[in-house]
Amino acid sequence: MTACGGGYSPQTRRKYFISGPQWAAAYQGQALFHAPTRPPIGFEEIIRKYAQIGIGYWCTHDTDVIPTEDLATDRQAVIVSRIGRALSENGLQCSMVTTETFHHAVWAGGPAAEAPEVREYAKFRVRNTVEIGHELGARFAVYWPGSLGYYVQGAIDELDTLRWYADALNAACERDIECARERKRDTLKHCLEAKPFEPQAEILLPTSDAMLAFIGSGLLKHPEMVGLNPEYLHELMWGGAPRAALGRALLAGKLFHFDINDGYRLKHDVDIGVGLVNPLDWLNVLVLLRSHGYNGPFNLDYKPPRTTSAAGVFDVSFPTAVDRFITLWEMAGEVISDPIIKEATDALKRGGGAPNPRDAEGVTAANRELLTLHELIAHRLVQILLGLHRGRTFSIPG
Ligand code: GLT
Ligand code: MN
Ligand code: MN
Repeated sequence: MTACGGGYSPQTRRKYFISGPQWAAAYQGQALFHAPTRPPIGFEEIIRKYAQIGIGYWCTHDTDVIPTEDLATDRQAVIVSRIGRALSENGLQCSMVTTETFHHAVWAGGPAAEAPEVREYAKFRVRNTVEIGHELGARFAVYWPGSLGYYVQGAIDELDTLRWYADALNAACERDIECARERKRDTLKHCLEAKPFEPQAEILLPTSDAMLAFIGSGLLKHPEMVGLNPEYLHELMWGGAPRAALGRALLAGKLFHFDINDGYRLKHDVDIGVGLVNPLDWLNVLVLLRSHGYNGPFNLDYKPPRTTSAAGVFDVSFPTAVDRFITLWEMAGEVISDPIIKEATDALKRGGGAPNPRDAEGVTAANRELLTLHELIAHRLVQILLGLHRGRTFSIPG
């Protein structure tokens, strides 16, 4: 790591709204076909390690830290106060809380199953998470309804299921309004996270766009409290362009929270560290977010590699992910103020000056270099990414 250079100090890292999930650091390397490779690790240790690295925010699922049977009991209160102490001793803040609605057997039929008691239980769980969030000072609540779907066709009614899912979100928002009033805090921002496949065979809200439609469907009592937590890789998984998906969320005023990672198109949810697969696309994503004033969290929702030791997780995996993000974020600032990109963009927006906008041939002729300028901008972006804009070239021997 020392030999690599290019790292940032913990103080610098803390200036960014970067959050570290409990589940990412506690990931033991287990997955569908994989046995765990690392020992368990608790929240106190993770919060301490995040503090040393300079990750200023922490987030969690309810059951990452509270056993299912302890939820909403005195034992929950004890754990939550231990979390509060660990956060304050280490100068961290809890940014987000989320409800696990996919792991426990109770969710086999999803959080909006036909059985009313499953749905009552789902409401209980999301309300309880909202209370934990207020107790810990969180500002965001995330919902990944990955189990909202089916394996076999025709058994569930899609409209009923979506209505019932909205009931759970309504219960969370209403509890939030009460808690906020009692504690004189703002209500939380409730963020839906889409993933196109896994763990159900078919997913009812598979994309961020499907979720935007759901938010606007009239089923939510407080649509203004509900927005999105897109995940970079989840947009690639269905073959979408993350930048375009984020653009649509920004236009709708619904980009509340953002899970950052990397991976491949049309593949499963590999959750690779940010910028390791698509650094150029990441640079462009951050240019878009900077240009449009996104100021929500960047949540490191990725999985440290399976053979990495616990030391490797905190000495290499997390700090390098944070540092790649910071570098790409700062480079995005360079892109926005780059005089060459600005000149090319201004020229594009001025147009070629065709005298008659009804004359196809004339308009075409006047804009002959439109895509030349696109390519020039793309070249410049690669130059900035590779440091070539600072005059770095390679000499050919001989
Ligand atoms: C799960 C999922 C992630 C979500 C988490 C929040 S759970 O790990 O794959 O993308 O962000 O519930
Ligand atoms: Mn995620
Ligand atoms: Mn993912």
